[in-house]
Amino acid sequence: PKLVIATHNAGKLREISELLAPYGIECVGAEELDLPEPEETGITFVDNAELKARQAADLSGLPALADDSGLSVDALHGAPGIYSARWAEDEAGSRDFGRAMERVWQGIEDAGEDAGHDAHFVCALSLAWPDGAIETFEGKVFGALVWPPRGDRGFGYDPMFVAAGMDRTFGEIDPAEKHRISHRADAFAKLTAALA
Ligand code: ITT
Repeated sequence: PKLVIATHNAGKLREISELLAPYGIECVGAEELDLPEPEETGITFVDNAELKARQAADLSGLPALADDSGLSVDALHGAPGIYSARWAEDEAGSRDFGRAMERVWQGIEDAGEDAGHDAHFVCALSLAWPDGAIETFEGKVFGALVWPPRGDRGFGYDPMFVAAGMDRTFGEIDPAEKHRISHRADAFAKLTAALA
């Protein structure tokens, strides 16, 4: 069976491929199929994951898996949340996560010491079939943000996130270690349990 991985984000595609590796499913990326990047008009992670999976399944005629995810910061009342990718974009649409992490840290400083550094990542994974069926699972990982960012592994906000009980950032740990605890791995565990 062939599965479309409905993402244009290389970091996500790599992690999803690693998480799917044990299942022997043949995967094809959205870019390989030349699928368009849908406008993310939803107001929740689940909405956006579903619209991306639905569009990819409809256009390809294949089952499609989409991931909508982001960083939710307590001191910022949940921001950047579903806008996590957009916080990294300039007017021309090019992304710089150094800039996005600076924005997050500036917000934390402005909120004051009492607001703390707690944050969590969220991942909604949606699996859509061409016949219209769709299933969605949400995973989370809780932790705290640090400054300055550390490590060059992972992607996005990983260099400033330390999961609860760890002392290294997601930018410093092995991919295998991230897959034991990440929001994406948590959503995957729920998805595979439901499909088993
Ligand atoms: P697609 O919609 O094509 O999948 P995207 O990058 O636009 O790609 P999102 O709208 O879901 O995807 O944006 C999620 C952003 O949240 C992503 O660009 C990262 O910066 C951040 N993010 C999500 N998961 C992350 C992780 O595991 N580590 C670090 N940052 C993460």
